Amino acid sequence: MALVSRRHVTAGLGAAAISPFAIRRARAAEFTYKYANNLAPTHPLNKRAHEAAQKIKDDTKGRFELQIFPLSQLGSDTDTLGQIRSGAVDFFTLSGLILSTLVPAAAINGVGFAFDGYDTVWKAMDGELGKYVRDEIAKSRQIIAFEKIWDNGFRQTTTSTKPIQTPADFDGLKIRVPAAPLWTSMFKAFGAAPTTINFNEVYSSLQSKVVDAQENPYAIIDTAKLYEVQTYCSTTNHMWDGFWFLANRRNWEALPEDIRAVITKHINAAAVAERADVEALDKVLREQLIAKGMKFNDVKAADFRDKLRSANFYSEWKQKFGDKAWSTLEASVGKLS
Ligand code: X2X
Repeated sequence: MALVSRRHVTAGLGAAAISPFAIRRARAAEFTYKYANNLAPTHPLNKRAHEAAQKIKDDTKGRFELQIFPLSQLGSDTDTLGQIRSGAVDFFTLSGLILSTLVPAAAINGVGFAFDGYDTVWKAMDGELGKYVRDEIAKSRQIIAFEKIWDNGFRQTTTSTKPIQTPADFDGLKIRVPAAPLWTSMFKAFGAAPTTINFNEVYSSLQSKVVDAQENPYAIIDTAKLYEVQTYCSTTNHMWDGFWFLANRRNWEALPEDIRAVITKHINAAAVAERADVEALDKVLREQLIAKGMKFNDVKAADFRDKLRSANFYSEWKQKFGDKAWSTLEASVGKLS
């Protein structure tokens, strides 16, 4: 458990238990906190989190240890959202769209084709829009979000059956979407048949053909090896998605202030470094995925956006999000509906 310090555990063993193992434990961190995420260890998010964990350990002189659990080792995103709320998990990086089942406003960045590129994304998410969402997250009272959102990326559509060239190619497509109402709504508006599946089951669902398609950024298609079970990649760029670095509020506030300051500094810096990594990968992964056998095609984004418009996707979600959220989004990205 996060709040039981290892010192206490060791003390309980008594003098008779002193062994090389016990001595090692005695020197272990005063605070050991768990950080869960759904990505592969090779994804930049995990690489940068590991670096941050080391720096935090150094700067706290070993008092704080961040234990990282990649690959949904502690449970699916849906399960882990429950655990971060209760405090069974201390930190969790989660898509704002999935978080929206608890904090509706957190899905706002997922509105179809809202962002035309990374400049607009970071201006919005490091500016008013991000602040609005973080304030809404804080209102949950159970969790808080660190200031810098981590990059997931611009999402592309992959299939095992045929390329998506026009919106009509989505008709009836059995596509996996993450567990979030905005995702289901958007792919229904495209005319597809979306199925909600947590990320830890995506590879096997594609492999066993429970679904024929999924959508994710290049960095995930590569590090989760989705190219092994998908053939076509259509660069629909339909959504920008990011991971909020969440903390359980009670466990966070139980830490001494100086330790919190060190963690905050290194986690936010790691987010900024990870953004650059993902953007750099976007430039090289297309060629690498082609070399691994994927077939790429580009689409006319305007046609897909029109399809969402004519299905009333924008008017429906404007109403759901409310005027405050919608106008904060439009202040960053321009008029949407
Ligand atoms: O579940 C997904 O597709 C992923 C990994 O992109 C998210 O966490 C939203």
